[in-house]
Amino acid sequence: MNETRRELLATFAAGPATGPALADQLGVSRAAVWKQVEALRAAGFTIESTPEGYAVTEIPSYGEAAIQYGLDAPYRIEYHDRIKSTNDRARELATAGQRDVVVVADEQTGGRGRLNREWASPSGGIWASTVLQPALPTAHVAVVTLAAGVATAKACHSVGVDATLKWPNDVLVDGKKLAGILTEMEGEADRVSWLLVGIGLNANIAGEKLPAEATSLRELGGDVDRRAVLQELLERLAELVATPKDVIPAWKNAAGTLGQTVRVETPQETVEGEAVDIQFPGALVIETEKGREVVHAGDCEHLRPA
Ligand code: BT5
Repeated sequence: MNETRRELLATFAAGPATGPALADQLGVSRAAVWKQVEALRAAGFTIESTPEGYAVTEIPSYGEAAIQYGLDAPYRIEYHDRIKSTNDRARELATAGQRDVVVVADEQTGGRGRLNREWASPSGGIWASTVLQPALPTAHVAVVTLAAGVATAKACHSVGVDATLKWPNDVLVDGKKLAGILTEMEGEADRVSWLLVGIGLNANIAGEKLPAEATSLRELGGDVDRRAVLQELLERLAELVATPKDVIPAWKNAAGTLGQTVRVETPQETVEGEAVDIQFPGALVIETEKGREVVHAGDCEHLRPA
């Protein structure tokens, strides 16, 4: 989508506007405005001519223009009906120098979890990977994974689903996994070159298309407007990435892990005990029989409330 069309969408989202006013505002000719309005109509928008000017009265179904329309976050959307993995595509864009772009797909044919695990991604989900370049040292990027979890949980709360966070990257409802996050990055010690935040949220998907230990928004309360849920998610993500110090308190607010007896498999060892705290940028503090331990990465299992 070109810059003029994106700006036009942002303007229409704020209310009706006349052709001459739009031409002035966007610094293009009235013919160019008209051409873009026609392109938006072709993309599925209903745009009526009213006394106040052009007015959007209906938006198209889930897709690039629909998600971009009214999105209050500094991201550009790239949409695919079907793709192998949005993280793979985001990586291509990142290495080509693009930033602040979100690759979204309706279906993934090769969705990945951490450690190359398979991620079931049938049509109807929210599969989205955001290319970021946060102003953070590499050692602090874990905070962005937590931010993505918080943003996803908040997007679920916005449709009445009481999702909680399991350290480090799962969004759960009643112990079942509703969403997962895969963060990948490239950088040097003091500077992140790019960071991909891949979010998989099981939205309008039947339970039988998912692994047994998974759930979906459809199963929990019915189908949602994916556009609204994704916009909420991206808006909360952009806010949190801009204010990393807010992430840990927000994470604690939505956490299901704290207060649980947990078992964490780290690359080096297994740590078992009560999860008592989370520390910037994203470490879990566990009270074990041998004292407090701080774990930075691993797979976490909730055993029971402590
Ligand atoms: C994750 O991995 O939870 C990260 C998932 C990230 C997926 C997004 S979708 C957009 C972007 N593009 C990609 O290709 N990936 C990202 P992990 O913690 O390793 O969990 C993986 C495990 O979750 C699997 O081994 C299954 O047990 C389970 N699983 C697979 N598909 C699932 C699903 N749709 N919902 C819930 N659980 C699932």
